[in-house]
Amino acid sequence: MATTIKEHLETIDNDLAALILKISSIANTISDELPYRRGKADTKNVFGELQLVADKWADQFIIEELRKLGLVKTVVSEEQPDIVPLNDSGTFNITLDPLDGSSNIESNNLVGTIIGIYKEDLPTQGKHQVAAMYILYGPVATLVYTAQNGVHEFLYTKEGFVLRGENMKLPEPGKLYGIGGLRKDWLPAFRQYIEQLEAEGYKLRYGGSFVGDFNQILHYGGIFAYPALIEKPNGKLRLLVESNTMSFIVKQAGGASTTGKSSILDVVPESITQRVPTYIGNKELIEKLEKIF
Ligand code: AHM
Ligand code: MG
Repeated sequence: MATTIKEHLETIDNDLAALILKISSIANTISDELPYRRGKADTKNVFGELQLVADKWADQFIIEELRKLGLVKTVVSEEQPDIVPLNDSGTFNITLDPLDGSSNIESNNLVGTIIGIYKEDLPTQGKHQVAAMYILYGPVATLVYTAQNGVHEFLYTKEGFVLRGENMKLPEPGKLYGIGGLRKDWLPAFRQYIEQLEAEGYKLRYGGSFVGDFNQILHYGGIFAYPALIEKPNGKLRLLVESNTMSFIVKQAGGASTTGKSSILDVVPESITQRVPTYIGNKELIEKLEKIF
C-alpha cells in the first residue's frame, strides 16, 4: 500500500505536520475547483498585475482555511498588499503565492501554489524557514515538501496524496535549463553563460510557471533562472513568496540558489514585495554562475 502524506508526516513535529496536512487538503480542493474558476477579475494586485478569478479565489480560500486551523499567526501573500494577521496564538508565519504562473490558466499550462513556513516573524531571511512546499497542478497534481528532512513528492490520487519520491536529489549532471525574460534583456555575461550550457548539450525547457519550471529541475537537474535584466536588475520573482521557498527546497535536494552574488536564503528582506534575481539549480552550475558576475 502506498504511503499517504499523513503517514509520511508522522515523524515530524505535530503542529507542523497538521499544518502541512491541512495545506495538502486545501490543494485537493484547489485542484478540483480550478476548472470552475476561470476568467479575469478586473482588479490588480500590489505588483500592478491583472488578477484572475482563480488568483483571488485561491488566495481567499487558502487564507480562510488557514485561519480556521488556528496554527498560523500571519500570512504574506502575493495577492495582498500587507501582512494578513490570522490568529494571535498561532506559531507559524506563512508566505504564499496562491496561484503561481496564473497567466498559464488560459492555455491550460502548468500552475502551482508556493508556501514557505516560518516560526520567525515576517519578513525575515529565507534560511529561517522550518518547512517549504509547493503544489503543481499539472496533468496530475503533485505536492513537494521539505520539513528539513529531505525533499519528498506526493501524487494526488483517489486516496489523496500518496508518496511518489522520497529524499529527492537533483540528478548530476543536470540536463535542462529554463530562463524567464527576453534574451535581448539578459546581461551579456549571463547570455554567454547560457550559450556555454547550450554548447555543452543542456536542453531548453521553459513553461512560464516557476513551479513547473523548478519542478523539472528537481527531476532532471540543471538550472532555472528569472535573471537580472538590463532594465530590471532585480528580475521579476518575489523574494518572500516565490524565490525563498524554492531556494529552501533546492538546498535540501543538494542544489543551490543565488542572487548572482550569494545565496538567496541569506538576503535580508527590506519589504514584503521585494524582487530578487533568481538562479536555482545544481550546485556546480550555481557556483560557476557566481563567478561570471
Ligand atoms: P505570477 O505569480 O504572477 O504568475 O508571476 C510569476 C511567474 C512565474 O511563475 C514565472 O517564472 C514568471 O512569472 C514568468 O514570467 P513571464 O511571463 O514574464 O515569462
Ligand atoms: Mg508567482
